[in-house]
Amino acid sequence: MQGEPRRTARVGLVMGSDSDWPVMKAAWDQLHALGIEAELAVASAHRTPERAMTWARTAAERGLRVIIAAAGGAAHLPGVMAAWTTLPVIGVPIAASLEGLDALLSIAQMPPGVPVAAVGINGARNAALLAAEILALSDPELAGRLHELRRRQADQVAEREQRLLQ
Ligand code: RP5
Repeated sequence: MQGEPRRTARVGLVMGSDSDWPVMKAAWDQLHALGIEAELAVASAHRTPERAMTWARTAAERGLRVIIAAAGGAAHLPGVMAAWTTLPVIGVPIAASLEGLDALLSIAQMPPGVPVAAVGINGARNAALLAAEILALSDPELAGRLHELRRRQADQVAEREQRLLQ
C-alpha cells in the first residue's frame, strides 16, 4: 500500500500485482483528471489474502465509496473485495494471460448475491469513469465535470469526421 491513505480518498484502486500498473495507471490518471482523490494498493487474493481481506473490510470506514479492483489470470481479487464489503466494486480484467479472457470470465461470473461490475479487458479508464458516475450521483460538481468530458468527447468525434474530408 502506498503510504497512509489520503483522508479524502473516495475511490480505492487495488491491483493483484504491481505488474498491473501499466494498465491501471490510466484509471488513476482519469480519476485525478476529474479531481477525484484515490487510494492505491497492491493486494493479491492469493498471495496476500489477509491483506486483501483487511483492505476491503476497512474500506468504507476509511471513507472509500467505490472500489476498482484489477487482476489478471484467475482474477479473484474483485470478487474477494465484493465478498468483504458492500461498497460497489468495479472489476478490471487484465490481459496477463489468454488475452485477458480468463480474467474477464473470472470477474464477470460472480455468484448471485455478490455482484461485481466488470468492465472490458484492460478497461481501466472506463472503470474510473464508472466510479466517477457513481460518485456523481451525490456530487453535482463532479456530475458537471462528467457532462463536460462527454461534450468534449463528442466534439472530438465531429472534428475527426471533418478531418476525413480534408
Ligand atoms: C494476477 O496475476 C495479477 O493481478 C497479475 O495480473 C497477474 C500476474 O501477476 P505477476 O506474476 O506479474 O505478479 O494476480
